[in-house]
Amino acid sequence: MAHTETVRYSVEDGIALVRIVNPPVNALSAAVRAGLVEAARRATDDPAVVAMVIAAEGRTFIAGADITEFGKPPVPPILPHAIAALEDVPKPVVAAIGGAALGGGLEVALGCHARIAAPAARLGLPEIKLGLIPGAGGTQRLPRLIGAVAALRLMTDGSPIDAAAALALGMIDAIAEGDLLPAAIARARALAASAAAPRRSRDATSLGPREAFEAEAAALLGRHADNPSVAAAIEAVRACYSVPFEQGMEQERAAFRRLLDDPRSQALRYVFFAERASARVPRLPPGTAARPVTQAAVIGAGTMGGGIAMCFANAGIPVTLIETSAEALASGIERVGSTYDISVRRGSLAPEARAARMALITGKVGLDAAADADLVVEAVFEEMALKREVFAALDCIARPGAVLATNTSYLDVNAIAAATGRPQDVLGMHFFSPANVMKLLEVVRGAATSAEALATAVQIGSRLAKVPVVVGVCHGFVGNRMLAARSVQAERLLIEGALPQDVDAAITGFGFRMGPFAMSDLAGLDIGWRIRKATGKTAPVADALCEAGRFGQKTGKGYYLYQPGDRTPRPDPEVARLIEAVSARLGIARRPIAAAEIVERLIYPMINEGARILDEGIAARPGDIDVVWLHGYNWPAWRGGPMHHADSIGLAEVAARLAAFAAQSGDASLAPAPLLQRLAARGEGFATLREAAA
Ligand code: 3H9
Repeated sequence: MAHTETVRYSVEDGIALVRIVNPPVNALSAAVRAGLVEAARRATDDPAVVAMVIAAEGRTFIAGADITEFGKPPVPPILPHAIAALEDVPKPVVAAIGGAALGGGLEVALGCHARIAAPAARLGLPEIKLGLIPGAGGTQRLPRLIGAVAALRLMTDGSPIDAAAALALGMIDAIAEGDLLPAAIARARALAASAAAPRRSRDATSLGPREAFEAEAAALLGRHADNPSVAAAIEAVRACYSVPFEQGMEQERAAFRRLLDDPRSQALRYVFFAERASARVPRLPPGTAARPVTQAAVIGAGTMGGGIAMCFANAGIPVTLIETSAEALASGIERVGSTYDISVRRGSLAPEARAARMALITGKVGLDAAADADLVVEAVFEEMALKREVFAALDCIARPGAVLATNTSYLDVNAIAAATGRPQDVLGMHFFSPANVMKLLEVVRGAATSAEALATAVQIGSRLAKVPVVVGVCHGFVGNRMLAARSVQAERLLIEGALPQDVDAAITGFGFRMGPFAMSDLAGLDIGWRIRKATGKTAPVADALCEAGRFGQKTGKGYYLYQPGDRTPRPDPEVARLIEAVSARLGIARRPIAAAEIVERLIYPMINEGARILDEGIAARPGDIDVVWLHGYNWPAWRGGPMHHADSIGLAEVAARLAAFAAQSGDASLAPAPLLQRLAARGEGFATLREAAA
């Protein structure tokens, strides 16, 4: 008999079967919570019911609380109460875990009296990834069930474990052999027949010694000193030792609610949805089908091309790596092999897997080898004439319908497409360095790119385990265009009074793992120098460093000094003198610049550029820009991305600061962009655009 749409209740042979049907992931919405409470009441009241089984439809068991409800006033029954209702049923309640049991989903299972899982089930407490801790008893029941140390590790790591590991920990009672539901029903019946009182996780006694917990807590705090969720998780688990269960539940709830309001959690929840939204390609006609890709080709076996070929091989897709000479090809293949060797030495890749991946990469000399490919990625030198030459040749070689992608970082994809007679099949696939590591893939939609070609590139991006974001054509697309705005300011800050270490410290203090100058040293300063010389541009400090032979880590010195074999950037007095000389030459009186100003000077112009990018339709959603920065440039996730960060500050404030920077420097490009001004004037944020676009 159906009870509600999302929670279906039926009784068969004395077993109450509760099925959660709340696609796509059976999140614990208010309706599901109410359905669970009602099911618990009915099973308790019905004398014909001897036990209850809780199962869910679809690929997941329960993916947790409904994250879309967070930040809104809680609708009763709250999840801890719904779980208490299940736990208080005086008859055995068995959870049948068929897929992922995450967060509140695992907490529901912990509230049951027994747990049986399918072999493919995954169980975890990922709340930490949303800047939270478990808030429905996970911090109180799990430590009592499997031990405080193991529970704390699970909730501070956030990654799920498989059924076998969960069984070994004592988190579940059995793994179903054969079909899950009959196995769960059989177990429920056996428990009912045993006439023992239902076994509640809250009464379990496996907490373990407090000393071991405190040692684990100290180690975690050492590694995550700046993460408030880790500290809160430790506090919550510690309560298992010091206060009764009910009081521990109250403390957990209070900490959970406090973290919900923390801007870090708000940003991380924003990122969760922005990442999923960016996977939806804007303006794609319904029913557009991606073309099948069973064979790929990569042109250019340099660092980038080799890394891209590895992405295909890692995903099990055969790929031809093409070069112009046998020597260049041999060294490219060798570089790929030694990159895999590093993974084998580290233990992250089995030698057999390395061999299987290398076997998927076939080296060939000459473009003719691209003839069989369904997708060709060009990764030759960043030069328009050369790229057009390659595409004109490809036009004669590639099979009809093949998607032809350029891995350009800056160049006009439309001009490259125009070198072919099939611009509808041409687009950009901008990988980030190192291509086999970085998650971001900017998929550049040209003016003539067809919907099918675009869908193919996005789908293949996901198959390569990348985060594909569709962007439009402009110099540098989304990421590098915004980075350029930051680089101009970084150079100016040096001339006005800061040193590289001041700028880098300010930006790492903001949350980036690396500052712009340490990053430049890593990437090499000579490439930018060459481009500036070719385009008649200057950057006085960067140019002076290059003229002094300081190209970054590769020459042992750049903005910093490097000891042989050591990548630690060390401030160099010679660089300070060089920068001071540049300031003097330009007649600029140096002044101390506070970290807060450095951060604003670097980040607000990026936001401004982001506003222009949105206005021009180069990015479809502010969230897409944020995803680009999170996965391509290591923007700290807990700050949500530049556009979310702007919203959290308030656009009126950002616009006012930009106007002040423009006035001080006389640089009109720093004046707030029209979109930023409009939104600021209306008291709105970029998020209002996101909602409009979604
Ligand atoms: C929690 O439980 C707190 C409790 O301790 C205490 C509470 C008091 N809510 O990822 P996908 C949507 S905190 C709402 O593409 P997959 C998602 O937005 C929660 N919506 O699928 C997407 O929507 P759309 C702890 C959710 O197969 C669609 O479902 N739990 C939720 O690649 C498909 O998602 C977590 O953090 C949700 N909880 O991966 C788990 N989850 O199609 C979060 C998903 O409109 N979820 N959606 O874009 C996941 O990790 C993955 O979604 C999962 C499936 C592995 C389940």
